[in-house]
Amino acid sequence: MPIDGAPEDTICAIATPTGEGGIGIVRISGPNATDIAAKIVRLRTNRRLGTLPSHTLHLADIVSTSHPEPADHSSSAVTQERIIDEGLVVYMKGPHSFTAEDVVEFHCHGSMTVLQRVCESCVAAGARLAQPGEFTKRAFLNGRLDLSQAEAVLDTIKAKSEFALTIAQRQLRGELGRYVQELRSVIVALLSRVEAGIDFSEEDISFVSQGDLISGLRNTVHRIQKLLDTAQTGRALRDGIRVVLAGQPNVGKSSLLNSLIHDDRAIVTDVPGTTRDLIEEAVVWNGLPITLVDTAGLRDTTDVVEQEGIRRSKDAQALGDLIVHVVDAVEVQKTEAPTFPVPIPGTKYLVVLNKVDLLAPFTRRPFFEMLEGRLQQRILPVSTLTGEGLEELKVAITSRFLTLSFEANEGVVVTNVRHRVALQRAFTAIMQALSSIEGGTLAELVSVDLHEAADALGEIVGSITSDDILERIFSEFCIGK
Ligand SMILES: Nc1nc2c(ncn2[C@@H]2O[C@H](COP(=O)(O)OP(=O)(O)OP(=O)(O)O)[C@@H](O)[C@H]2O)c(=O)[nH]1
Ligand SMILES: [Mg+2]
Repeated sequence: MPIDGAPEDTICAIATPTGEGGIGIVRISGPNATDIAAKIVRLRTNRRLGTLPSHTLHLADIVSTSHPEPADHSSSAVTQERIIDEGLVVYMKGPHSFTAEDVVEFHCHGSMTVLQRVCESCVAAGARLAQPGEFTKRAFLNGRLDLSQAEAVLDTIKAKSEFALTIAQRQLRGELGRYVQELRSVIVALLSRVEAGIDFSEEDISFVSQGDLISGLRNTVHRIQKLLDTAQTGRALRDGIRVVLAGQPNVGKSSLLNSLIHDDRAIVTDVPGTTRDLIEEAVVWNGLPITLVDTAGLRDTTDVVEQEGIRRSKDAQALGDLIVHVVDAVEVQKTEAPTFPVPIPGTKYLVVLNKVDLLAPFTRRPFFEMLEGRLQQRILPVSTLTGEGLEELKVAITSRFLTLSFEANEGVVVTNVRHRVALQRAFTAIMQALSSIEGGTLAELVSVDLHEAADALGEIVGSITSDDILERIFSEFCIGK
């Protein structure tokens, strides 16, 4: 039985990636899935598909209904079925399936020709080709997943690292959704009392004290802020961290890149202004996906090529998740009052003192201490020539991102821009409501802001949604998911 308001047609798609493989899967989902599958499946047991126990695999021939055997002169081959492939068929009765509808999967040989033919047969038997993400969209529309869980399906597929996968799996289990629902229900409860107060304002009855209202809202806004605090790091952990090596010409940025990746990737010379293009290399340290970006050294120059390199270098720094400012230890030691580049506000950065192999050993320690005192932060002495300090640098880089505690906010981390924007809207609306209450504004205005906050939170889980939002989310999926 279709669920109320559920899609009435049955969709089909190839669920495995394009190309050759050991196994390829076509799946169909919808109210007519078993009838459609029965038309193209010939079970070896001669039983009918819909009579089989759900979630069991059965050997079958899958036949073509769309391409009858070419007629020959002697036989009635036009009406004869043509076997596309032999495979296993699994029938999953709704609502115990991914989409919560009846689903049938054909596990065939992993040939695009076979899979396309099976799909064509499904269409000829009454199915429709699925849109990108339509299976997951149905799981959402049928109430099996909330919207944040549906998005976590895509994050799981795209997870580039152990961390990305952990966050996606927690979101898929509904942890973010439950947390946001909880915040929303607090707002909705307060809102209903504010509105009851408006309805009965003539009788001068109050359903919530100003003190309770303020403390309830402050507490919620604080929890939203904590979630927002995880957003920047959460996104970096999911998509990979861009670590930009920056500094003046000749300080050893390209040498550092080469040493960190154990390869002769970037050109190194003693001519200042060697690097022009951005050079990117991907590494995985401590389970974190990291892209190292070597850049052109910053200085005033009349060389147009170098100017363009410097422009790109500045852009790269603006987009970096962590800037590693490389300075030349010898140059710094020569300078009476050394100054360091001012970091872009809000960007994580580290200062690396390179070429320490050139410093007289007895001057090192007091020199480092003096610099740390001046900078009021740790500096990392390294030498790309001897390899000194490189392991410590890797640890320093990864620990800047691993400090994010998964246990903060009960393990809930925000990685999705859509969620972040919605949380910011809720945050602003509640702050606005708070200032209205404190300023003695009419309850009607407070109620407008609380509605806005509840709607913004509702958008995250999809209890408030529009076709536009769904279209945007599911169009990022592949067909067959
Ligand atoms: N002694 C010593 N020399 C180094 C070290 N690291 C780099 N150098 C030398 O410093 C010079 C400049 O190195 P690069 O890696 O090209 O410097 P860069 O910062 O990329 O320079 P630009 O691309 O011009 O901005 C080269 O001659 C390197 O051999 C080090 O740790 N010790
Ligand atoms: Mg360079």
